[in-house]
Amino acid sequence: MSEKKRPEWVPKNAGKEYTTRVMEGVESKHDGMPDSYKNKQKSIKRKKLQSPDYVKGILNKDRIILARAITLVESNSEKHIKLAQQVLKELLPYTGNSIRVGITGVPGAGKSTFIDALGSQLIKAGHKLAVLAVDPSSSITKGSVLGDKTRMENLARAENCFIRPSPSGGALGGVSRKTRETILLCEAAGYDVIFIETVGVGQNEITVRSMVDFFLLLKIAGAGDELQGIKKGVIELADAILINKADGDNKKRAEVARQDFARALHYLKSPTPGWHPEVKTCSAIQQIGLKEIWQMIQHFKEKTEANNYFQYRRQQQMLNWMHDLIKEYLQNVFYRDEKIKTELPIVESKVTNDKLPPTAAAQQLLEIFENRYKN
Ligand SMILES: Nc1nc2c(ncn2[C@@H]2O[C@H](COP(=O)(O)OP(=O)(O)O)[C@@H](O)[C@H]2O)c(=O)[nH]1
Ligand SMILES: [Mg+2]
Repeated sequence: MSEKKRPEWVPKNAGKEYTTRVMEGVESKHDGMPDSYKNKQKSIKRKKLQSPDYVKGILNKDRIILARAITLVESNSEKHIKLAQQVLKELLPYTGNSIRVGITGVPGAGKSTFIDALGSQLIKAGHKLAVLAVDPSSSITKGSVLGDKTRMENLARAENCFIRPSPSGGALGGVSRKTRETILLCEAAGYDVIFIETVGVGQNEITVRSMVDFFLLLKIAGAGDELQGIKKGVIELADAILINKADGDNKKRAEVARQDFARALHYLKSPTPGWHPEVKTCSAIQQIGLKEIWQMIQHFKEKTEANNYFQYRRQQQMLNWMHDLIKEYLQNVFYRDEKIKTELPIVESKVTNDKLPPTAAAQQLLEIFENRYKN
């Protein structure tokens, strides 16, 4: 910044009676950015990267290129999708060397605080951590997750941590593709711990379960819902339940909740063969119990690698992902077909008027569709 100087209306030989001083302005517009700076920014932005640039940059652990590759993966344009697939194909041999951990819980359970605390410890221990978020509702609610950079103060500053908020992109199908591909990019860039934060709303949890090795459910004691939904739902997806905020007055209640959950889990099937889901208490804020949680996750990895389920699950996840994409594509082609568009309402009204059983109706429509593609 240049030195303060006197305004030009101050007489040349004036003494201290004129107190006004002005700052020297910058060139260019009122946003305060000199043109030279702006042009530089533009030229950086404009430089188009080709597939080898992305691949090389990511393998060289270049964070800026990684961020740009994620943006590429998040794009819905056909051209970008094609380029992204090329990049991913090249990078595939360098992916997979990580533990992928999903973390869910109601808003306010302490997920971001927990990730910040445990993540900071892991980085100190030499790990490289990527924190991603899955929250399709975030575009509407402005995000309870949103990567919470503000709640992850320590991590946001850490050199070896990469935080990426939930991709926007409407349907959950799009969000999950983007997140899955982002995981692969981060792994190729050397991130060996991947945390995926999600909120316990709708399909999110099932989606995140389908892309991680270890699934962690964060709970708080005394929220009145300790054993609700214990038979079904998210608890059956969890490899561990963590009762967070086990500090201060809450300590005892957390311990009671832990015992209740442990008892209830006894009767449920584990989502991971060869592993019994564990229930633990912790305090993210006071950093109590975090080491034990990381030890548990490592124990899990050793155990499931030894019985091959770790590798098997990942293979199945890739296959399911592929089949989901095929189903989604076929469904789109079917419902966008002009002939189907005209026939569908007619057949639907036959079904609602008891003129045609649903099975016959489906067969009829599928036959029409198939005939369109004969010859
Ligand atoms: N007492 C206590 N408060 C916590 C703990 N962890 C998080 N909190 C607080 O709970 C609130 C919600 O935390 P946040 O991490 O944003 O929850 P998220 O919505 O699940 O990501 C914040 O005010 C935190 O300071 C904890 O271990 N103990
Ligand atoms: Mg959060």
